[in-house]
Amino acid sequence: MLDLVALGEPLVQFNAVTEGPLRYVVYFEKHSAGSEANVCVAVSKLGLRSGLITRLGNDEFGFFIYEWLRGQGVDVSRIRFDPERPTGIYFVQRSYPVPGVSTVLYYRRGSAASALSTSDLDEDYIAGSRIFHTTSITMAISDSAREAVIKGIEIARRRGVMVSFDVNIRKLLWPSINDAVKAVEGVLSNVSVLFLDENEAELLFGTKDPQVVFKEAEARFGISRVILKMGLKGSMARWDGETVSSRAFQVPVKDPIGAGDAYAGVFLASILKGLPPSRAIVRASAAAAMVVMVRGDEENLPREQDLEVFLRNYGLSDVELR
Ligand code: KDG
Repeated sequence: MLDLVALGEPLVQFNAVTEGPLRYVVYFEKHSAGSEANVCVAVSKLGLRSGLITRLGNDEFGFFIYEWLRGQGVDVSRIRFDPERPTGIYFVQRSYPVPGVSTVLYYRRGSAASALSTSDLDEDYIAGSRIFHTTSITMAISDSAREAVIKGIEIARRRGVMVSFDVNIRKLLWPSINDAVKAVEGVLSNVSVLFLDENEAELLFGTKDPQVVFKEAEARFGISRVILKMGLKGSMARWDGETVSSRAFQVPVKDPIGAGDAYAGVFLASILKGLPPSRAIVRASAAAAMVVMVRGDEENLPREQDLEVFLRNYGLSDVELR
């Protein structure tokens, strides 16, 4: 039995070694990335069992991601190789034009994962897990992948598996923001745990006021577990009637990409380990901070002992508080 099963596209990330516009960057570092894959690795690094449903190209980049995920302890038994379509890749431009902000350049149209479909869903595999996790990124990459997300969520819901959804709107992948909002709204009534940031809250609920967001999510979609990320202001969650919050940890930022996945993965793993939401949120914030200190989304994802050392440094020892 797995603790978390995710559905989504892993990508090879080519991260600029130097800052500034990509046209002048000479060296790129290769990393395994992709939102749902990042969440799987986050969960696995904390000692739980995760598995990813996806497709990879039958190419060197696909082999790289497959071996990397397997090496991180992620179950790869539901990864299919596509003989015709390539593994998706993207490039990261860092700190240009805005310091500390990264921008991405995708080469993923027609990728192996964009051919994901409902045929990739093994109902018993999903039902044998405690959480099913996905994001709107997977809904954006193709019609068949969107159908797979809708069906995967529906299976999980029907089989009593907690459905976790990170809104994760990537404007570059949608014809319009309206399309993204409509697609997300279409699945929310089957979601049990919702992660979103302030911009997404504005788009979905017309406000970034946490209390209003929590109220609206419950009233409109019946979601009683909502986590709102507010950047340097920290984060707040409403969890079955209880409101908890955490500060953000300020650290030197090399590349902010991947922070949200570290956050979601560590939050979910903490809940699965039986920790209260008040602890899960602090641990998630810590993990998000740790990940942005290096290039790559997965390398700095913490093990338990790393989280403990990080939090102790801020006077927030996990062990004492547990
Ligand atoms: O959350 C980090 C991801 O966004 C990144 O690794 C790439 O999955 C990705 C995407 O679609 O933007």
